Amino acid sequence: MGKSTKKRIFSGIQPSGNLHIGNYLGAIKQWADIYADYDSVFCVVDYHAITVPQDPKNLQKKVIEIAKIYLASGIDPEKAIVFQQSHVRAHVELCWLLNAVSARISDLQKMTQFKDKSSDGNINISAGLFDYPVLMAADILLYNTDVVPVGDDQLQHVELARDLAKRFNHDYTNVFKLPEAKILKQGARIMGLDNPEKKMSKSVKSELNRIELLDDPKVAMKKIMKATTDLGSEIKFDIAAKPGISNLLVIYSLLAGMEIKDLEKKYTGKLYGEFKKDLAEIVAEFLTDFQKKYNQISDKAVLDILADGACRAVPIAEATLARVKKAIGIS
Ligand code: AQP
Repeated sequence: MGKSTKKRIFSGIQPSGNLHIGNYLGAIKQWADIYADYDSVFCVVDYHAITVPQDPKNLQKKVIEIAKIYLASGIDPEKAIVFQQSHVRAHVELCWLLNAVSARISDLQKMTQFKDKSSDGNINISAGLFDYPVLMAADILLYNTDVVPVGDDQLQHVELARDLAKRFNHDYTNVFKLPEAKILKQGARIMGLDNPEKKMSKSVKSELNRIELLDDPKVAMKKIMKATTDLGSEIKFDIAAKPGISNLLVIYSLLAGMEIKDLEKKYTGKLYGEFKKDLAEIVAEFLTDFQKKYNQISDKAVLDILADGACRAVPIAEATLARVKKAIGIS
């Protein structure tokens, strides 16, 4: 068989917390929509997750859960490589090499995600959390990635991966392909239901912040009904004046496959309560269907898929790593 001429996409999600519809609409649905047109590699990034404390008894269960969510979202492991980051040692090895020769402390000090996550003054923050973007650069660069489909909070990290690749290529020899982020026009930043000024996030304490993909559909309906809305009563997309309703309109639009302008028309003269009730039903329908697919996949099947994925990922990653080491002068 000849070499694939398709471009490569690579992306991953941490097995930390419970995945929510922000992760789904901003990242995983995007993958599922485009992955068959690419040479696709999807990773469960457990080495990223341990940069904040995780329960050792639960971590591998979470890895399986995330991989199952990829599969339930429509990723076919015959057509894409699906694997667990810690099964491919080249990720940490390349991370170290990039740390040593290409990454600068000043690069990492600019990362807004680190600033946000360390802003409460906790002195026990791990060095790994600071170095997280270099490991992410290693993840991406190992696979000669062209495109990285992510939500917009990860844009800065993908740009750093590109900058590190450029610096390495300039200082040594042309080893790395320069990756580009792929961010959706709509859905790249789903906001918190309880606070539409901030993105929906796994690590926010209140469960009212997010609809989790494995939420009981009845609980999810209640969360939609409780979602923060704005002053006034008009159902109109206007992020500055109506962040709450605008966020709900985006979720509705993406789950129902309807344009926002058509939704605005449909709800002209109607109240927030009626709009939310309909959205709650759409969310419940989506979750019921998603969870049916999720529950049909066994843990054993996932473990086999991850093992097979690692076997397919290792040769690609090792070949890049060998080129990097040679360029640096390590043999
Ligand atoms: N609110 C969001 N809207 C759209 N996309 C989002 N993503 C995350 N939140 C939203 C995208 O989902 C993927 C998950 O990446 P991650 O597991 O590395 O974690 P993250 O980006 O830090 O996401 P979370 O959910 O906010 O987790 P915590 O709270 O653990 O930090 C990425 O593609 C991300 O852009």
